[in-house]
Amino acid sequence: MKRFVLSSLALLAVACTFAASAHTGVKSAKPPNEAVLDSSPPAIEIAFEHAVQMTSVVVTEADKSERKLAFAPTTGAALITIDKPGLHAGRNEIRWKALSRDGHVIDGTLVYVVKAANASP
Ligand SMILES: [Cu+2]
Repeated sequence: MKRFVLSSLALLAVACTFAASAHTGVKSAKPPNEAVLDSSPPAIEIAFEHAVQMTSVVVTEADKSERKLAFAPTTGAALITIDKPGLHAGRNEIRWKALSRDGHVIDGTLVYVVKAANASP
């Protein structure tokens, strides 16, 4: 019995290693990562290879202040939309965390630079 438990654990570890390459990832983002924008986008869309359960989205603004962003849907979906993110001028780092279908926590960062309103030539 003890041997069985041990080998099950070993199997689980192996399965997890394989799963690491199997859990979902970002397919695309709109606007694309590293985009330089004239103003805050009306929405940010993050498309995943497979459905995820988004758990949090936080933006770190140029002055280092952090703000939570609302996203939808809050149930499992392959496309997550952050409506009216209200990004400020400067560098915005959007960090998201989600639960992959295989139970793994996945996360990532999108960077958007919003040009200052009075920076036009
Ligand atoms: Cu995984």
